[in-house]
Amino acid sequence: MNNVSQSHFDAVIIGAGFGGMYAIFKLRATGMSVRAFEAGTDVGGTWYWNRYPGARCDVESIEYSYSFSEELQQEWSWSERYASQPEILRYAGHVADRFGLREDIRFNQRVLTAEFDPAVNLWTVRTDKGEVATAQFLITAAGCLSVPRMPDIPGRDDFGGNLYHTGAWPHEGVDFTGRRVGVIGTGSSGIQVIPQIAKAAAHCTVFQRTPNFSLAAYNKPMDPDLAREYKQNYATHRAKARHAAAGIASHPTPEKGAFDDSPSEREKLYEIGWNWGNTGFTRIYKDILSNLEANDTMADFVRRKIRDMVKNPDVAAMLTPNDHPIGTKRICLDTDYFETYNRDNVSLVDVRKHPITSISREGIHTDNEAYPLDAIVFATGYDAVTGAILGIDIRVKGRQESLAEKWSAGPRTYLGLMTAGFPNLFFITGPGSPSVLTNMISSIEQHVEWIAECLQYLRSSSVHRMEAQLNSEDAWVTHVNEVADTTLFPRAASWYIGANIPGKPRVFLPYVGGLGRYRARCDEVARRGYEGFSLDETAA
Ligand code: N01
Repeated sequence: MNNVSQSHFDAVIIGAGFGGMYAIFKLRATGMSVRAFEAGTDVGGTWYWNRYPGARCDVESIEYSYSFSEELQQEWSWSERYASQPEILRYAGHVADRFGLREDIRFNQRVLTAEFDPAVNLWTVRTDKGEVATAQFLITAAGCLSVPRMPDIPGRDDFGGNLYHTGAWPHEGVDFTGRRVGVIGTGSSGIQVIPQIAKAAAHCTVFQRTPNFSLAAYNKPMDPDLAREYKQNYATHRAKARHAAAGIASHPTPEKGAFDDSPSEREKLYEIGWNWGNTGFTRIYKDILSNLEANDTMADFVRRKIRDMVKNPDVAAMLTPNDHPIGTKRICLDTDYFETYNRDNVSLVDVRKHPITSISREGIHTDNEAYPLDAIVFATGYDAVTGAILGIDIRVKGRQESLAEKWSAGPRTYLGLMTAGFPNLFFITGPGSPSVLTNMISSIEQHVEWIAECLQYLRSSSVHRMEAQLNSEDAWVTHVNEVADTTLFPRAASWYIGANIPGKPRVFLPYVGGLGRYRARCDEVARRGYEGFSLDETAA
């Protein structure tokens, strides 16, 4: 094979999205040599791949940014309240330039295998381009939502028009002008892309299986006063975010339950929350995500809003979520989503009632109708949280069981950071950590900082090998499930529990205890000399 090279580093990092980029920066700052492998041709991860029209972050831009460099946060200015994908990608590129990160990244290389040799305490990592790297530590930053999922609909590949997935969008963009476009999926991606496609297409047909709760984002140009205030007080805002449940400083920390207020007081607060345009809406009362009756009061408010926005009452009824408590599937943030169904060139098909049976050369077929189309957009989501990790054949030399085999009944980690039996392997925002339930950048920073400090500790104490103890892993998995069971989250058939992938084990993937509480636990474990981990001083 051409250009095959083998080299040794202190750490290999898989992925150069926001997690991988910060890991490169942080580990290098502690004097470690690093090599990152990235499947894309540049940095940005999620924001590199998700180039669909309308892609935008659902955390306010002022909070969705790194906090590790005062200079960086002072010099960068966001142009909108919620940043668009192109702007976030420019930010990622700016960070890479500013800190010279690209020199340690091999782009266009997908890691295929990683094997740990306990005799020498080294991981050997191989890529699809034949590159081989060895390192004492392996850090996965492969992304929680980076393996797009295309449902296996019979005849899909016979379609005569163009097929797209929101999570693997063509770099050159797509012109839908005058075309008949079908969109499958009404999660966060579908809800963002549908209004944009409807504006350009001759006709947009939405194939909806489950209606979703979505809030109007009220996106607007960045308020210069807010930007100024943040820049003056970043230290305070960031400190608050670090200890907040969702890693977002502006989210409320409610003390009242929904029934501590009268119906009219609740209605007033919901109206204020609605006009705020922020996912913190579900934190207006402390029991929205744990008490079904409390949840119903908020869900009903949003259902009424949907009925107000959608003119055709039959379409409004189809768009009204009715199978899960509000907030138990990721709540969406939209621009003109529900209003889009008032357009003459948009139609909605209920594929729960009339399932998609096949795709032909001409278009999509349900059990009662054929829909001729020129393009189909799959907004059908991801093999979330574990997909990217398990896409790599990870194993330990001399041991039968690969990581995929160990996790065949669902992922098992201690603190979401390590898994027993796989030494010196760390996960950034892995299963069992708050990750996707938070501002990802807050969670990424917490993990990278914890890991960097841990690696320094290992080096200074001449520890060559670290791994999670089985009993601490078991206890953590139990704790993650117990905490999830105190909430309404398990009531939704969501990707949080793997319900979107046929055959995927139903395990609650993220930790719902909140970033602040989780951070305190991780810090306590470190303070106690990495309690629950085995530290081996035997040099190889
Ligand atoms: O994916 P999803 P997503 N036939 O899995 C439907 C983040 N994100 O890409 O609910 C018909 O949520 C499926 O239906 P159902 C965010 O964390 C953030 O939209 O399974 N329909 C559902 O409607 C988000 O949660 C941002 O019944 C099928 C949809 O496809 C996560 O990414 C923007 C189907 C998939 O929804 C994933 O969001 C975008 C089938 N065979 C994404 N298979 C922001 O920051 C699936 N569906 C704003």
